[in-house]
Amino acid sequence: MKSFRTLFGCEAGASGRVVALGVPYDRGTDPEHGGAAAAPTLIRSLSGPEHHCLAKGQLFDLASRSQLFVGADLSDLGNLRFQTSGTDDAYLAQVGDAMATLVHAGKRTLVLGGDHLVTLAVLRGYAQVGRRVQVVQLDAHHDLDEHPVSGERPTHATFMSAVADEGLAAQVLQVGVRGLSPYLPRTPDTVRVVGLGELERALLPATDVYLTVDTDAFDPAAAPAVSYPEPGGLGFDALDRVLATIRAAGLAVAGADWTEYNPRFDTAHHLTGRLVVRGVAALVTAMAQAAHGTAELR
Ligand SMILES: [Mn+2]
Repeated sequence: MKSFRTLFGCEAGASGRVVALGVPYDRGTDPEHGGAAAAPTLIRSLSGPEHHCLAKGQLFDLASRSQLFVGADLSDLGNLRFQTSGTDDAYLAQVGDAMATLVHAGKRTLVLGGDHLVTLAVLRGYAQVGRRVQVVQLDAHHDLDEHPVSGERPTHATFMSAVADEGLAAQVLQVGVRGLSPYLPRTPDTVRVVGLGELERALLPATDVYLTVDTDAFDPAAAPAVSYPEPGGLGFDALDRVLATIRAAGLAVAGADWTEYNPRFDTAHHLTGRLVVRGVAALVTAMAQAAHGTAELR
């Protein structure tokens, strides 16, 4: 295997309870706003080695003085390269196949996007092996169509309509949606916007959670490096609250992704990238805890 810098300096490969895969794909957005394809490699680079490296086999959160995860919890498959000789559909199908293989092997999956269209590919992969999850989506946008247009490819801004139409999730709960729009989206009955305080009651019992994070869910003052910033977003602590709510409901996080970090718009010292690294550490921790048996996958 070619050597590469892994997330938090973890092992390369699929040995971890949580397995990371980079999906450097931003062709689900218009080219003018491209750049999210550069995120997975930069996230890895900001995750180590000197600050967060798992070389000592563990990672701690300094504010709470708690251990986040240990070396065996995480491994990293690197990036699934997009080949310009192939089609977008073929590439996204490959992402789905990779997910299906990992889920079938009992792994929790962590995808580093890429734009938000990659989540559609991931959920198709889960469905391939019969894994029915409920999705919790942190996002400024609903990612729903106004109305279905036959033959139109889903984009990062409309893919949730495909998730609903294809029945890929038991339900989708969206947190953080805000802003102005020239249209009201269609509202499939499996997709709805909830406030942070309503999340616990809205979660289905006995159904694993897939958590998808769009960087623009957070306030652009804290996370400016997104393609479509929307003022008035969530604080960073909202992620911890969401994870605590899922845990309190006795549910496991079966998989997660972090999308729409666009390094092209980041500050010189990667303010947004550093927020993403912290967020990704929280996602790995939540999934590793579930894998240690506090919540069984269903
Ligand atoms: Mn989105």
